[in-house]
Amino acid sequence: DQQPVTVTVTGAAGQIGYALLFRIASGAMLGEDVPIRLRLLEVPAAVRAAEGTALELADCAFGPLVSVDVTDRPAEAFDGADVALLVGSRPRTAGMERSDLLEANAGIFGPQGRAINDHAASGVRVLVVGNPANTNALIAATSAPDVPRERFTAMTRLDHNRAVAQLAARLGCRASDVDGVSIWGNHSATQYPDVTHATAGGQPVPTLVEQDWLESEFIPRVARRGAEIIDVRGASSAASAASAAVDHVRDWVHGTPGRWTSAGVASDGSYGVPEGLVSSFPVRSEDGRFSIVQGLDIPAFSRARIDASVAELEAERDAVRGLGLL
Ligand code: NAX
Repeated sequence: DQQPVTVTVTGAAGQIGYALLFRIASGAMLGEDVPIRLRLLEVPAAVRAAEGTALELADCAFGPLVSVDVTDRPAEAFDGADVALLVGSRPRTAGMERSDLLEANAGIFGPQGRAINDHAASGVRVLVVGNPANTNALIAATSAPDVPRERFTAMTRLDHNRAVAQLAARLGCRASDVDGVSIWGNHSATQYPDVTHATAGGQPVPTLVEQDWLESEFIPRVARRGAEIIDVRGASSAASAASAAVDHVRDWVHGTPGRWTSAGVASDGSYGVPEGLVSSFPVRSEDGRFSIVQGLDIPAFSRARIDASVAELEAERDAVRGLGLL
């Protein structure tokens, strides 16, 4: 019999947590034949709400779900964790200075990184969803010196899926017909959704769409889709973010044969992105590891956009360093 996999989810009582936990427990992330132990981490004030979600999880009678534990202590939550989904964070609110934002999150992701370092399973895989996701992943990774850097990733899969969906709608094809889309840089409005190497039904996308549509509609729409969802739904993306997190981990564990996706991973210096920054790249997954797609031609139009988003990541890193938090 397969040993249970321990999956830790932080921010479990939040809106993404509520959409995410049921899909994990149903087997959508790791497979219906993989037993799962869920560990939910919340702040003390939200532990009871997370316990309520645990009751509902029990009521679903999901086949893969072995147990659910709720705690407000990181050491307990990450004990033996094979997969850690760091969803809870302190997102930016109106009027908040960047330094306040980074400091508040270092206060969350520093201790959580240390707890992962000290208590998680040796093969732990970490996905940071909570914003600012790339820099939070950098902080957590830096706080976990015994865990290989490649195990700390940040979520840009929602941006990737949004880009794929926009292309499929424009071209009148299915999302599954689209491949080779890349999200570069930060999970923020500076991100660069890149279709230079994309195909739809095997046809090169740049021959199917106008450059003007890409520049004036596609790129800004993908980059600002989060704000559009808030405007229309009256709340930020939750089920789509949870679905992207499931996609990210499933592809990381099970691979991406014959295609690629996008993820925030520690840069090895590829494409001129400074080593160590957690930046989004086109990635493939094989044998349980992400690798950056190599050898892509980067035209000047792309270069300028990648550089701008990477500059924002460097500024975030420098600000965290300036606060003495890295
Ligand atoms: P909610 O405010 O609904 O939930 C967040 C939960 O995290 C709360 O229950 C809170 O108590 C908990 N929390 C806060 N600090 C914690 C800590 N130290 N330990 C454990 N739990 C803690 O937010 P939700 O809509 O679920 O979004 C969660 C995060 O995802 C936000 O930072 C949001 O900005 C980010 N997003 C990231 C996306 C991405 O693509 N990377 C897209 C969706 C989303 O905007």
